[in-house]
Amino acid sequence: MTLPNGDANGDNVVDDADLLTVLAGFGTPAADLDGNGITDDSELLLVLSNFGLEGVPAFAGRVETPSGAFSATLSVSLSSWGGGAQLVKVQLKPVGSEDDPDVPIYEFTAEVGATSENVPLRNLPAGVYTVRAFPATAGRWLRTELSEPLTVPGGGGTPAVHIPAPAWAEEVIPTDTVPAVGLGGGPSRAHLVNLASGVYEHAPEPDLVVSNPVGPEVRFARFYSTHLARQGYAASGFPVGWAHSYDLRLEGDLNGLTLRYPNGAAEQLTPEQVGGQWLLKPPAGAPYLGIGARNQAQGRWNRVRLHFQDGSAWEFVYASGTQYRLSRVYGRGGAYHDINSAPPSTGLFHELRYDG
Ligand SMILES: [Ca+2]
Ligand SMILES: [Ca+2]
Repeated sequence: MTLPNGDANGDNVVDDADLLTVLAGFGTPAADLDGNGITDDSELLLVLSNFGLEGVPAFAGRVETPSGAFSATLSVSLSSWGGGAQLVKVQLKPVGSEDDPDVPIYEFTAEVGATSENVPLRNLPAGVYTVRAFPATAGRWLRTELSEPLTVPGGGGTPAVHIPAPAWAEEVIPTDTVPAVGLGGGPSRAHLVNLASGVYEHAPEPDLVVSNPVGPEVRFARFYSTHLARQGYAASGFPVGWAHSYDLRLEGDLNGLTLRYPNGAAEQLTPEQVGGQWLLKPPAGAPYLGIGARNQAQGRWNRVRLHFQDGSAWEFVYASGTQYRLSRVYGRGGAYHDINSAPPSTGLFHELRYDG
């Protein structure tokens, strides 16, 4: 959070009185708001640009030392400030108790400057708090409230970083969901929560399963994840956060490629020349091996095929820039289906065609 400047007289509002204070101190250090030691035009500008701003009120109640088991950090900075660090007080109260004098205030004091300072908030009970910060000495900065309540989680700690698993390793991720059939089964079975990162995923049954007597069946499924939504990612033609089962991509050049899965997982493929062939080696343990057709003149791959241990394969062709798109899915025995992104004029989103 950043505390707005402009309150020359320290009454938690920027108004006429601050203009008068600045004018009265003009040419002296008396109403120096930006910390350069003199009151001048920049103070006038500051007051005018923040004119009408009002700080939030003070919490009701007494300050008490917290004795909880959890911690959080809060990033605080002072706006329009060129001077040294200033003492700032950060106060917390459980949401809803802001005006209740019987609920204690938890207070922390820190030295804060113009650049964001991480203020440790220690020994807090788990809960959801309204947070307000203000200068320890009234003046210049308004009392400011954090834009959303601060959650201090119980149970010790923060969620792990979300690392999506590649398709071949998805089963190892601990998730919370409900069974597909039996007690508790039903539409909510598509809800999955990753127990390490807290990321929510929605993985409904495939929309389309087309049997293919001589090759791999066509399975088209959609997938939503808060991880993708947070990154602003959307598969072509989908709303943000949504991908589909054929949304596999390769990215890179002749020096290396990254395989990107629909759920945001990524694996690095390293080129290696063996005899007359270019292999693309995945990380240790991955159950596939890539073979690439190089286009030396253009500095890219024409085509890359990833062969799995069960005999199936994914084929990617060059799309544009550093991008390669999934163009063909092989089943065991060499039968395949093609995947094309239909031109927008057709009104089709994807076209799937098999050779059976
Ligand atoms: Ca004022
Ligand atoms: Ca100044």
